Amino acid sequence: MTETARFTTLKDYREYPADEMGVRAREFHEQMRRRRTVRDFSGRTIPEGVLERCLLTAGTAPSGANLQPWHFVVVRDAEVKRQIRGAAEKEERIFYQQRAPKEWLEALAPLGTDWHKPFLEEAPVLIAVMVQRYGVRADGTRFKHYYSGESVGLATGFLITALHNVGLVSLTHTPSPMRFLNRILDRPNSERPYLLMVVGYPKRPDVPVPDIGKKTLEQIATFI
Ligand code: IYR
Repeated sequence: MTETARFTTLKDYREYPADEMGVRAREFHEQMRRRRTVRDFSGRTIPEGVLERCLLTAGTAPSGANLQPWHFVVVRDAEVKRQIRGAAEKEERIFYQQRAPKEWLEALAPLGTDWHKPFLEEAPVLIAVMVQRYGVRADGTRFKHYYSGESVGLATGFLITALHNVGLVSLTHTPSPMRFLNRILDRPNSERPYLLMVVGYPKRPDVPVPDIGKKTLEQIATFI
């Protein structure tokens, strides 16, 4: 059945004067450039309600045909985290010792990563970001999700930004392959793990992070 378009108005839009736009652009960049991916987490728990809000922010992302093809599984249970660590390290050990081509290992060298993933148990929360490749109606029939990968990537970006905004740190972890998450988290076949976000507080304020930088504007943009 075809739904017809219904419209409302852009009532929540805000325009800012030009000078305020400049200030806001600078301040937001300054806030975002302080974000670093962290791999050493303290066990401190996250205050009630904060993650829920950050997930709602992720859910405001644009998506193909507004089908919102994402699902977030928030793992706080120690036993489930232990299972995830076990399965991830099993894959990662093979990745680092056999599967990864030399070129890939060379690209990873500046990050200092290896197959050990203690953060999967140490962090208070793991968020499995799932992409729903298709939707399933109440009667079991399927419908297509358009640009599901792009959509979930956008929502994940919103999530990372929302977490940083409240002073939490995160790690976008991609054990490969990560289908084991469907089994451990009891998610349907229509969903595929997109990535695993590790979320919490840094183990110490002076936790080590790779000494790496970002490209300049000239390197990342062309103005014509
Ligand atoms: N999945 C592995 C390897 C890895 C791959 C990339 I690309 C990274 O940016 C970082 C790590 C791991 O998580 O260690």
